[in-house]
Amino acid sequence: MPKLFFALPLPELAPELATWRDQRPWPGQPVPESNLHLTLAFLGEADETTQARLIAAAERQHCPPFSVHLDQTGWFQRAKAAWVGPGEWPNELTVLARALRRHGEKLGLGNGEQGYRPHVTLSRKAGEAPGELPAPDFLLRADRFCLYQSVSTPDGVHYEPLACWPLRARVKKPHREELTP
Ligand code: 3AM
Repeated sequence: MPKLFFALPLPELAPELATWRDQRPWPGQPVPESNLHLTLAFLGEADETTQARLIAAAERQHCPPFSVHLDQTGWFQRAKAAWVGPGEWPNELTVLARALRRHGEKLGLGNGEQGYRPHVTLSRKAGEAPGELPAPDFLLRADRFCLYQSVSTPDGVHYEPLACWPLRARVKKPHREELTP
Protein backbone atom coordinates (compact mmCIF):
# COMPACT_ATOMS: atom_id res chain seq x y z
CA MET A 1 0.00 0.00 0.00
CA PRO A 2 1.31 3.47 -0.80
CA LYS A 3 2.23 5.91 1.96
CA LEU A 4 0.20 9.10 1.78
CA PHE A 5 0.41 12.63 3.10
CA PHE A 6 -1.23 16.00 2.49
CA ALA A 7 1.10 18.88 1.63
CA LEU A 8 1.40 22.28 0.02
CA PRO A 9 3.24 22.02 -3.30
CA LEU A 10 6.02 24.56 -3.89
CA PRO A 11 6.09 25.04 -7.67
CA GLU A 12 7.70 28.49 -7.62
CA LEU A 13 9.71 28.20 -4.41
CA ALA A 14 11.27 24.75 -4.82
CA PRO A 15 13.99 25.86 -7.30
CA GLU A 16 14.76 28.94 -5.18
CA LEU A 17 14.97 26.89 -1.99
CA ALA A 18 17.21 24.26 -3.59
CA THR A 19 19.54 26.94 -4.98
CA TRP A 20 19.64 28.74 -1.63
CA ARG A 21 20.50 25.48 0.19
CA ASP A 22 23.13 24.46 -2.35
CA GLN A 23 24.90 27.82 -2.09
CA ARG A 24 25.82 27.39 1.57
CA PRO A 25 27.09 24.77 3.98
CA TRP A 26 24.03 22.67 4.76
CA PRO A 27 24.10 19.38 6.70
CA GLY A 28 22.81 16.02 5.45
CA GLN A 29 21.68 14.66 2.11
CA PRO A 30 19.81 17.21 0.00
CA VAL A 31 16.16 16.44 -0.77
CA PRO A 32 15.72 16.60 -4.57
CA GLU A 33 14.09 19.83 -5.72
CA SER A 34 11.12 17.93 -7.19
CA ASN A 35 10.38 16.43 -3.74
CA LEU A 36 10.27 19.71 -1.80
CA HIS A 37 6.90 20.37 -0.14
CA LEU A 38 5.40 21.65 3.08
CA THR A 39 3.67 18.78 4.86
CA LEU A 40 0.19 19.46 6.22
CA ALA A 41 -0.65 16.01 7.59
CA PHE A 42 1.15 12.69 7.55
CA LEU A 43 -1.26 9.82 6.91
CA GLY A 44 0.73 6.63 6.30
CA GLU A 45 -0.33 3.55 4.38
CA ALA A 46 -3.86 3.57 2.99
CA ASP A 47 -5.76 1.12 0.77
CA GLU A 48 -7.79 2.24 -2.25
CA THR A 49 -11.09 2.55 -0.42
CA THR A 50 -9.48 4.70 2.25
CA GLN A 51 -7.79 6.79 -0.44
CA ALA A 52 -11.14 7.43 -2.11
CA ARG A 53 -12.63 8.50 1.23
CA LEU A 54 -9.71 10.84 1.89
CA ILE A 55 -10.17 12.40 -1.53
CA ALA A 56 -13.89 12.88 -0.93
CA ALA A 57 -13.16 14.54 2.44
CA ALA A 58 -10.46 16.80 0.98
CA GLU A 59 -12.82 17.90 -1.80
CA ARG A 60 -15.19 19.29 0.81
CA GLN A 61 -12.39 21.10 2.69
CA HIS A 62 -12.53 24.89 2.61
CA CYS A 63 -9.66 27.25 3.43
CA PRO A 64 -8.88 30.68 2.02
CA PRO A 65 -5.49 31.13 0.27
CA PHE A 66 -2.74 32.40 2.60
CA SER A 67 0.96 33.30 2.64
CA VAL A 68 3.72 31.89 4.82
CA HIS A 69 7.06 33.61 5.41
CA LEU A 70 9.86 31.03 5.59
CA ASP A 71 12.36 32.92 7.72
CA GLN A 72 13.94 30.33 10.01
CA THR A 73 16.11 27.25 9.80
CA GLY A 74 15.72 24.25 12.07
CA TRP A 75 16.58 20.62 12.69
CA PHE A 76 14.56 17.64 13.89
CA GLN A 77 17.15 15.66 15.77
CA ARG A 78 15.23 12.35 15.87
CA ALA A 79 14.21 12.49 12.20
CA LYS A 80 17.62 13.97 11.25
CA ALA A 81 15.84 16.49 8.99
CA ALA A 82 17.18 20.01 8.44
CA TRP A 83 14.57 22.50 7.31
CA VAL A 84 13.41 26.04 6.69
CA GLY A 85 10.12 27.18 8.14
CA PRO A 86 8.14 30.14 9.42
CA GLY A 87 8.73 31.74 12.83
CA GLU A 88 5.04 32.60 12.87
CA TRP A 89 2.34 31.43 10.55
CA PRO A 90 -1.26 32.28 9.76
CA ASN A 91 -4.08 30.58 11.58
CA GLU A 92 -5.43 29.30 8.25
CA LEU A 93 -2.41 27.00 7.98
CA THR A 94 -2.90 25.57 11.48
CA VAL A 95 -6.63 25.07 10.89
CA LEU A 96 -6.13 23.42 7.50
CA ALA A 97 -3.42 21.06 8.81
CA ARG A 98 -5.61 20.09 11.78
CA ALA A 99 -8.66 19.47 9.61
CA LEU A 100 -6.70 17.25 7.23
CA ARG A 101 -5.11 15.34 10.09
CA ARG A 102 -8.60 14.73 11.52
CA HIS A 103 -9.89 13.45 8.18
CA GLY A 104 -7.05 10.93 8.32
CA GLU A 105 -7.66 10.03 11.95
CA LYS A 106 -11.34 9.30 11.25
CA LEU A 107 -10.09 6.71 8.74
CA GLY A 108 -7.61 5.23 11.20
CA LEU A 109 -4.58 7.02 9.68
CA GLY A 110 -1.85 9.25 11.05
CA ASN A 111 0.85 8.83 13.65
CA GLY A 112 -1.07 10.09 16.67
CA GLU A 113 1.04 13.26 16.89
CA GLN A 114 -1.01 16.32 17.79
CA GLY A 115 1.48 19.17 17.45
CA TYR A 116 2.09 20.87 14.12
CA ARG A 117 5.34 22.59 13.19
CA PRO A 118 5.28 23.75 9.56
CA HIS A 119 8.58 23.20 7.77
CA VAL A 120 10.11 22.37 4.40
CA THR A 121 12.67 19.60 4.80
CA LEU A 122 15.72 20.54 2.73
CA SER A 123 17.91 17.58 3.73
CA ARG A 124 17.72 14.23 5.49
CA LYS A 125 20.30 12.22 7.44
CA ALA A 126 21.47 15.53 8.89
CA GLY A 127 23.61 14.81 11.94
CA GLU A 128 23.55 18.42 13.07
CA ALA A 129 21.51 21.61 12.80
CA PRO A 130 22.25 24.11 10.03
CA GLY A 131 25.03 26.39 11.26
CA GLU A 132 24.85 30.15 11.70
CA LEU A 133 23.47 31.43 8.41
CA PRO A 134 21.81 34.58 7.14
CA ALA A 135 18.11 33.98 7.81
CA PRO A 136 16.13 32.59 4.87
CA ASP A 137 13.58 34.97 3.38
CA PHE A 138 11.02 33.20 1.19
CA LEU A 139 7.35 33.94 0.75
CA LEU A 140 5.17 30.92 0.09
CA ARG A 141 1.87 31.93 -1.49
CA ALA A 142 -0.32 28.91 -0.87
CA ASP A 143 -3.23 28.57 -3.25
CA ARG A 144 -3.73 24.80 -3.38
CA PHE A 145 -2.99 21.62 -1.47
CA CYS A 146 -2.40 18.07 -2.64
CA LEU A 147 -2.63 14.47 -1.53
CA TYR A 148 0.72 12.83 -2.24
CA GLN A 149 1.92 9.27 -2.35
CA SER A 150 5.52 8.20 -1.69
CA VAL A 151 6.80 5.99 -4.47
CA SER A 152 10.03 4.06 -3.92
CA THR A 153 12.19 3.67 -7.02
CA PRO A 154 15.78 2.49 -7.53
CA ASP A 155 16.68 6.22 -7.72
CA GLY A 156 15.12 6.91 -4.33
CA VAL A 157 11.73 8.01 -3.16
CA HIS A 158 9.48 10.26 -5.28
CA TYR A 159 6.42 12.12 -4.09
CA GLU A 160 3.59 12.02 -6.62
CA PRO A 161 0.45 14.11 -6.27
CA LEU A 162 -2.66 11.91 -6.46
CA ALA A 163 -5.02 14.89 -6.44
CA CYS A 164 -4.87 18.63 -5.74
CA TRP A 165 -7.53 21.14 -4.68
CA PRO A 166 -7.59 24.93 -4.79
CA LEU A 167 -7.61 26.75 -1.47
CA ARG A 168 -10.93 28.56 -1.41
CA ALA A 169 -12.92 30.19 1.31
CA ARG A 170 -16.33 28.81 2.13
CA VAL A 171 -18.92 30.80 0.20
CA LYS A 172 -21.26 32.32 2.73
CA LYS A 173 -24.87 31.56 1.88
CA PRO A 174 -26.85 34.81 1.80
CA HIS A 175 -29.57 35.26 4.41
CA ARG A 176 -33.11 34.73 3.21
CA GLU A 177 -33.80 38.49 3.48
CA GLU A 178 -30.84 39.23 1.19
CA LEU A 179 -32.38 36.98 -1.46
CA THR A 180 -35.75 38.71 -1.56
CA PRO A 181 -35.86 41.94 -3.57
O1 3AM B 1 9.49 16.09 4.49
P1 3AM B 1 8.64 16.18 5.71
O2 3AM B 1 9.42 16.09 6.98
O3 3AM B 1 7.72 17.35 5.70
O4 3AM B 1 9.14 13.18 7.15
C1 3AM B 1 8.28 12.67 6.17
C2 3AM B 1 7.90 13.69 5.12
O5 3AM B 1 7.66 14.94 5.71
C3 3AM B 1 6.93 12.42 6.79
O6 3AM B 1 6.01 12.43 5.71
C4 3AM B 1 6.53 13.21 4.65
C5 3AM B 1 6.58 12.40 3.39
O7 3AM B 1 7.26 11.21 3.61
N1 3AM B 1 6.85 11.16 7.50
C6 3AM B 1 7.25 9.95 7.10
N2 3AM B 1 6.99 9.04 8.05
C7 3AM B 1 6.40 9.70 9.08
C8 3AM B 1 5.89 9.34 10.35
N3 3AM B 1 5.89 8.07 10.78
C9 3AM B 1 6.31 11.07 8.73
N4 3AM B 1 5.77 12.00 9.52
C10 3AM B 1 5.33 11.59 10.72
N5 3AM B 1 5.35 10.30 11.11
